[in-house]
Amino acid sequence: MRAGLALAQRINRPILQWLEISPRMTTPTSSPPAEAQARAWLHTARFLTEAPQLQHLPPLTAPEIAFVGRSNAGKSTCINTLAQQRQLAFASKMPGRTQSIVLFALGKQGCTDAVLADLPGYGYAAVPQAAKRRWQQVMANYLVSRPNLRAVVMLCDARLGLTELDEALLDIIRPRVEQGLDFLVLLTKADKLSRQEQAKALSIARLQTAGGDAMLFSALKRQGVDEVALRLWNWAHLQA
Ligand SMILES: Nc1nc2c(ncn2[C@@H]2O[C@H](COP(=O)(O)OP(=O)(O)OP(=O)(O)O)[C@@H](O)[C@H]2O)c(=O)[nH]1
Ligand SMILES: [Mg+2]
Repeated sequence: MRAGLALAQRINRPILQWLEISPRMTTPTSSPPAEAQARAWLHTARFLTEAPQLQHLPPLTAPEIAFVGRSNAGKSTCINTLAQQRQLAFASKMPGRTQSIVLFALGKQGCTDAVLADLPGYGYAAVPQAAKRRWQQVMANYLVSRPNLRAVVMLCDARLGLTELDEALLDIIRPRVEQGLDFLVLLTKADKLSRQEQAKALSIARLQTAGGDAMLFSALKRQGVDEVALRLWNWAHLQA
């Protein structure tokens, strides 16, 4: 009897030890390593250059990820949130704040492995018609012809969804998407909608992008930030 008890204790001791340490092994950490790596990479973002038109941009080989969308949709704020920097890109309550194509380099100093492009917003009503057309032309040229463009993130205010102008821009990039350009719609300022409204906005956006990728995003509540960071890292580092 006593021998039996001793044996049970001997067998159980490693099991007990394992049980004691197993919670530490299995409790999920707050963010998986892949997301932490993506966040650290995005934090390296620094100003590279800015240009009023495509032909003034330097030719680059690093994969470029463009942020497009209506004026005031939250493009610059999204870039700052992803980079965990307050004033990398100029964000403002005043629509039309970003007025040129602004590039940010990513990766360790001296070895840029990707570039983010903050594009001027379109659709701002107060801009004169001629200027509007000029900007829309600059944007179309960039999206159609930039050789190292790897992916496009289209930002739309979640309360508005995709507008006619966004859908027209989708038509412009569709041929490149068919050739492998990656594409993601972010419904920004999701914090301004209830959960129910968010779900509705998301399903409408998915329909509008013909089953394409759409996600909810809030810089204020950090909703979707890790998922987008990981997506960007994958685009830049994995083959199309
Ligand atoms: N509540 C809320 N406000 C946001 C969010 N993202 C951006 N904003 C606000 O929206 C306004 C416009 O943001 P920007 O990032 O400058 O927008 P943009 O798309 O870069 O604008 P343009 O450069 O004019 O095209 C600012 O007042 C931001 O603070 C968000 O997630 N939630
Ligand atoms: Mg901007």
